[in-house]
Amino acid sequence: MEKGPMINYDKNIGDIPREHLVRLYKQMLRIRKVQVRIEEEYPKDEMKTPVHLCKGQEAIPAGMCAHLDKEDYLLSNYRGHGHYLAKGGDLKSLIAELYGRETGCSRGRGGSMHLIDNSVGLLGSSSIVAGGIPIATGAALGSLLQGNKRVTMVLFGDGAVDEGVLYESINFAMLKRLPVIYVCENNLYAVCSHRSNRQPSKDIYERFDGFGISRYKADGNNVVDVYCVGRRAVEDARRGKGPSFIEFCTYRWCGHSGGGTDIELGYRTQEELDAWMERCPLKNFELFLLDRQVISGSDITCFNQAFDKEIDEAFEFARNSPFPDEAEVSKYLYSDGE
Ligand SMILES: Cc1ncc(C[n+]2csc(CCOP(=O)(O)OP(=O)(O)O)c2C)c(N)n1
Repeated sequence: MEKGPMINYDKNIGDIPREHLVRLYKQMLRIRKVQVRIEEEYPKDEMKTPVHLCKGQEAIPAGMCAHLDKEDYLLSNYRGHGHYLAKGGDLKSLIAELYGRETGCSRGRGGSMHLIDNSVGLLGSSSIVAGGIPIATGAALGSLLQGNKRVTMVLFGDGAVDEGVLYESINFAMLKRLPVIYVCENNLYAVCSHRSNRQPSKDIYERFDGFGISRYKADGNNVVDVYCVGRRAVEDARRGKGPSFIEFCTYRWCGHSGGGTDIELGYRTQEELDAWMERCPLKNFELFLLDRQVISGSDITCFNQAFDKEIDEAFEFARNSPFPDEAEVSKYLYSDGE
């Protein structure tokens, strides 16, 4: 028998409409299924790109991006598939990018780590740890100067907290009260280095006390908590109340790069992974929604079938798409300003 939910969703669920709960579930399910399929297909060596999967971390993109409009900006890191999909990115364009095809969101020139899609406000994802942080800060300055209501969000790992540019950016963002949200997905590891070997503090978010920034820590495996803290941060940014920093505690199920768990490398244990898998953001929420009769078993079957079909089609599209013309590989290196 399945165990009941061990994540407490009631605490914050308050007035979230049912259709939003279903949307959050579907968003997480879709991201999970895409990650699982990439992991299955990757060993065929047809995707000539490193991939960094976000299995286990789906609640963060689902809950945070639920509050962003298409026009809002998002900056991401190399573990960005979930961010891209939750921001409204096209699945076919994502998979084609992984296959290095001209039809990919970065025209096959970026690969998994360098997704960009202006049509949904994804200004870019970067292989440079903390690379998106100053870009997001600059984008938010642009919005402030233009006087629009656009919010910028940037997502990064706990490893990015080791980079000085985060502190410079938050200092500047506070000085100018920029509409930017810094989101740390604290999954405990940077490649194979546990946070306790890199950072002295217990909590990351406490470091920012001295900057005066609104800062939060929340359960990154609880999509309702993510949704609620995200709503507050986005509302504040839109109302001109300035930036926020959010630390979400979570865990990546896969190894740093590619499929598998990395357990054989010895930097983390099966017991630790098992304990976090018990806290699966998707399964626990599914059980909760079933229990509350928000969704039914047949709804779940329908969602799964629809996503399977969509994913099949995306892989077929990618495999059948052309590679970039060799003579044009350096095209798009520089923007023409459009
Ligand atoms: C500036 C910079 N330094 C070092 C690296 C090498 N590197 C690649 S991934 C990574 C770990 C980053 O971990 P984290 O930010 O916690 O993200 P996660 O992989 O856990 O999602 C490092 C150090 C890099 N890509 N860029």
